[in-house]
This record gives sequence, C-alpha cells and structure tokens, in this order.
Amino acid sequence: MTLSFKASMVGPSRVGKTTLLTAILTETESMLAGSGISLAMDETTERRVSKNRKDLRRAVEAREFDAASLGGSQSMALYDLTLQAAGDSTTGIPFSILDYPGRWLDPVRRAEAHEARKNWPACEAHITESLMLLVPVEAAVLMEAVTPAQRGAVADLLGFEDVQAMARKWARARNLPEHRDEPAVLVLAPLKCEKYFDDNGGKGRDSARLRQLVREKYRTIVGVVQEETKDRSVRVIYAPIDTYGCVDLMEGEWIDAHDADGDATLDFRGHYRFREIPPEVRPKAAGTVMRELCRCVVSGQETAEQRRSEAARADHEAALERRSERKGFWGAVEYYVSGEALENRNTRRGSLQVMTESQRRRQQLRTVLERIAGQSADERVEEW
Ligand SMILES: Nc1nc2c(ncn2[C@@H]2O[C@H](COP(=O)(O)OP(=O)(O)OP(=O)(O)O)[C@@H](O)[C@H]2O)c(=O)[nH]1
Ligand SMILES: [Mg+2]
Repeated sequence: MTLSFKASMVGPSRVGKTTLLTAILTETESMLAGSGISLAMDETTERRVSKNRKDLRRAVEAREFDAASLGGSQSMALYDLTLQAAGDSTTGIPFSILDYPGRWLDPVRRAEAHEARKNWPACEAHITESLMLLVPVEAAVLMEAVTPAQRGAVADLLGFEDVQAMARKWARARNLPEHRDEPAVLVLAPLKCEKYFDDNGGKGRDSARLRQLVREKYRTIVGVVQEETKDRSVRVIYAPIDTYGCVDLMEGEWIDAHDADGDATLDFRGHYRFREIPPEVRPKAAGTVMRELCRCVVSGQETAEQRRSEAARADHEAALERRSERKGFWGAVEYYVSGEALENRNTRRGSLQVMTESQRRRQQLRTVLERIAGQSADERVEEW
C-alpha cells in the first residue's frame, strides 16, 4: 500500500519486536472498544497477527516461561492496519508497520542471507518513509550489566552501531523536501522491563535507574537524530513497555561468546518466570505507539486543512503545489482523512442519504482519532 502512515522498528534479533507489535495491536483494540471504529487488517496481516497471538497464548499456557518458545521472524512483514468505521470498508486511516528479522539490521549477517539481501532495500525504503521510528531496547541487558566485561558487551548486544546507522538514515530522510513538514517521532521503548516497575503487578523500584541508563546510553543516537534534523522538529518519546506484563526476570546469565571477528565477548540470556499461575498477559504502555501515530495524523490533518483554506483564497500557486504533494504522508492525509475519497464516491452515487451516512462515519472516525491522539500518556511515558 503506498498511501499509508508508516512506522518502523529498528532493533536487533530477539529484542522483542514481534511481541511488541502484538501488544500494540491488543492495546489499540482495547482503546477502540465501544467506539464504533475498529482496527481492520488485510488478509495477510490478519493471518500473521493470528499466528503471533496463538504463539503467545501457547507460550503463556505452558505456564513456564521459555524464552525460545517464540521462534524469531524469518522474513519481512508489513502489518497493514486500518482504523475503520463499522460497515465501511472504503474509507479509513491506514497504517503500515514494518517488522523483519532483527539480524538483518547487521550488514554482515545481512550479506550472508539471500532473503535478507533481496528484501532489505524494501525494508530500508519503508524505514526512511516512516513517520515513526520505534527503537526497542532490551532493558535487562542495560540493567543487569555490572562487571566491566558485561558493560562492555552492552553496546553490541543492543546493536548500537546498526541502530544508530538506521536512525541517521531515517533522520536524514526527514529533511528531504517531501518529508520536511511532516510530523516525525522517535520512540525509545525499553522492553522486558517488568522487573523494574511496580505499576503493573510487580514490586520493582528501579524505573528511575532504567530511565537514567536509557538516557545515557541512547544519548548519542538521539543526538545523531537531532543533529540531522536541525531545521525541523522531531518528537522524542521515552516509553518503557510491558508486552507480557506478567513475568519477572529471575536471573540474567552472561555467556562467553565470540563476535563476527572472532573476538571474545559476552552474550546475555534472561531467565524469566511467570508471576502468577495461570499467567495473564497484561500489556502496559503499548498504546503509546498508536497514540503517537494518531497525533501525527491529527497534526497533519490540521496543516492540510489550513493549507486548503489558504489555497481556496484563489492562490493559484498554492493549489498547484498541493497537487504535486499528493503522495506519501500528505497524499494519505488528503485522501483518507480529509474525506476526498468519500466525496468522490458520493458524487458518483449522488444520493443525499449515502452522503449523510458517510459524513456521520467520517465524523466518527475523526472523533476517535482525536480522542486517541489526545489521550493522556501512561505515567511511565515521557517526552524528551
Ligand atoms: N520478559 C519479557 N520477555 C519478552 C518481552 N518481549 C518479548 N519477550 C521475549 O523475547 C523473545 C524475543 O521476542 P520476539 O518478539 O520474537 O523478538 P524479535 O525482536 O521479533 O526477534 P527477531 O524476529 O529475531 O528479530 C521471546 O522469547 C519473547 O517471549 C517482554 O516485554 N518481557
Ligand atoms: Mg520478530
């Protein structure tokens, strides 16, 4: 789908991208409950989501946490989701979120696999067109590193080099003329952080230290983004997310390993346990992602409306400019949000009744969008 609001994740293998996506969808659905708007998925996306949910359920019903129970992603996956009024499949607000095997982020490992080499250009194109860059951070790696050797291994385990390189590309693209006045948001999302919080069934008291460590370790990456986007604004959001919510880290194991060049390093393996039996998955703060995406759409919509009224004042040039912009983010705003799709359809149908009904749905969609965008953030979440 070309006309859609795009988001991408950049994080190494096993950090928790795919589980995060599932949690985002679950929280979005609960935000939408009772609103008359639903989260529609195309067939492929629906199949993927259903598989991810089944895998997660199986993992939970085993009652014993098994870090290997969710097989990592094997290929590139676009999750195409549309916020849609019930009974109306022709308009809606389309989002497209990219997931892929985290090992592809590493140029060395990418070069080793045909599938990765073939699909990476498409991944990179999606990333550079994204409004949102979502950076999942394995909180346990940051928090459990104590010895110098362990601390030394953190940067590699979190994939700093590769994440930073992609963040730079993303930020640079935000400066291109076609993206310059779009909204942009960078989300730093610590995952596997249940142990450090006391607001979701746990007793942790370490949230301040986690925040401090993320600030410190990701300062360079945030700096790179800011440096590349000096003349525009990029929102930076800190959002520690529980995707399971019902687990605790029992022990962090540091294992001797070798990096790609054969140098000695350490690998990290977290041993988790379900807090309660039967475990109940309780995502926390995952709604932040949809909230931020909706904020982008709402602010884009405001800009677009403002421009339209300017153009209506017979400003020929502005009208021309607007036409040439009708692709990417602005195309999606104009077409889906401003209701041009409906207007076109209604002119064809020419029925007053259909028109009113469509207007009602459009209004409903807009209300929900604004409500989600305006929701107050989870207490864990901060704007940096
Ligand atoms: N405790 C805990 N474990 C998590 C959380 N999120 C993910 N996991 C576990 O982390 C492992 C990796 O999760 P995935 O979602 O498959 O990771 P990924 O980033 O998609 O991995 P690749 O597809 O290989 O790139 C799984 O065993 C999950 O059960 C979390 O918030 N808390
Ligand atoms: Mg995955």
